[in-house]
Amino acid sequence: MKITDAKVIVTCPGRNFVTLKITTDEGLYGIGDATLNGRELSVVSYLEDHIAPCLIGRDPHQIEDIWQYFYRGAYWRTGPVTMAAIAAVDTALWDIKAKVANMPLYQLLGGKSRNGVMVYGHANGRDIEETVDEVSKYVDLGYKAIRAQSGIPGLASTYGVSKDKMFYEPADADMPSENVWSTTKYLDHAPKLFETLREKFGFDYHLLHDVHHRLTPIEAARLGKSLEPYRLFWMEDAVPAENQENFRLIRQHTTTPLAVGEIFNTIWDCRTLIQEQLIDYIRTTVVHAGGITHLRRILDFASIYNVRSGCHGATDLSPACMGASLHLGLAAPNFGIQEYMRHTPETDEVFPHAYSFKDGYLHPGETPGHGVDINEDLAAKYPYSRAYLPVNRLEDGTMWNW
Ligand code: CS2
Ligand code: MG
Repeated sequence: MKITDAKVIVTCPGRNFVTLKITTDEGLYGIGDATLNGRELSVVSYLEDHIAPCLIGRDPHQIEDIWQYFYRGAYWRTGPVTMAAIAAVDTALWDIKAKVANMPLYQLLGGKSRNGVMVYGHANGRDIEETVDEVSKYVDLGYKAIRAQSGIPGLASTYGVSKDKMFYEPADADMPSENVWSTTKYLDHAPKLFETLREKFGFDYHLLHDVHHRLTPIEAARLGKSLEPYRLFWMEDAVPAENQENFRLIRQHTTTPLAVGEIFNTIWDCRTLIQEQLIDYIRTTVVHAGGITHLRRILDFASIYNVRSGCHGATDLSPACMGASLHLGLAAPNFGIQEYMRHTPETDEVFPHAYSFKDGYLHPGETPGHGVDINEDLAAKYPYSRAYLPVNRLEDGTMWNW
């Protein structure tokens, strides 16, 4: 079998997605997500101008060799653009291999280790009262795990609170919108949100929260301690993690479980975090961490240190990434939880898929491959539309972390 074509499809059914479609001389094809939110076109060029010419004529079954070829052959290794491009190739090749085997992808990854993939949804509101109402809606939908984010008194906007409750898309403007942040106001407010949620819902549901990189280690330690009575499933992205040692200080002060990694691109970004058990869940993804091949490596390494998966699953990760992630989540022995921000109906039409939601779990389906396709005619109806993620400043104007 030989690769005869590698096509990059850019579509924007409400938000931009980049998809690589690899076709073989036997007519089979596979697709992979290559979407890098806010920097999509950089990956398009990396794929079209640098990777595609090297793919033609290769044996698509040689997934590992091709991965090593593009990783070592890049010379300028790692980083979000390179690893999203390699991820798209890898995901498409696993899709092809499973189609040739006429099996759902999870069967090639070791078979089912559980009955379904537990997911968490995103409840958010402008204030605590509205957030409580949104959590109720996710309880009614059957979710066992729910992330809660609310507006902060005194701040005009904050991460995770959107106008459209079900479909949160932060890349909201042709030029970056500017948010204003106050750690003081946030640290006073966050514990009240979870105190109220536990009073209302008890401890029957997992509650999660995303700090979104905004604290210093000692502030994160303080927040973790203040949330301990509410027994969160995790506190996510408490601090930026370029310096993995940041988490040592947080770990010393709190038993609130910690999750990090949605922006990581390789095992090297999280080696210390995992090896020193500074975190409880690793959030690396198929699309941002080099595909199924590399994400498996990260999860296997994590399993040695009691760290479980908590894969990122926001709206800017396409259904092709979600599908592949569910197959890995069904098979991985140290699966923890899968984020599931639902895509819009327009997106689901462009990316028909076999996965389905039931009683708080996603099931990848039994379709050969990863079970996600792309309707190219429909995709062509949604041209690229530049959209940036916001930037964030402190109240005195200092640039901060969004
Ligand atoms: C968030 C994301 O889902 C999450 O945990 O961190 O919404 C993140 O802000 C976006 O994926 C950025 O593109
Ligand atoms: Mg996050």
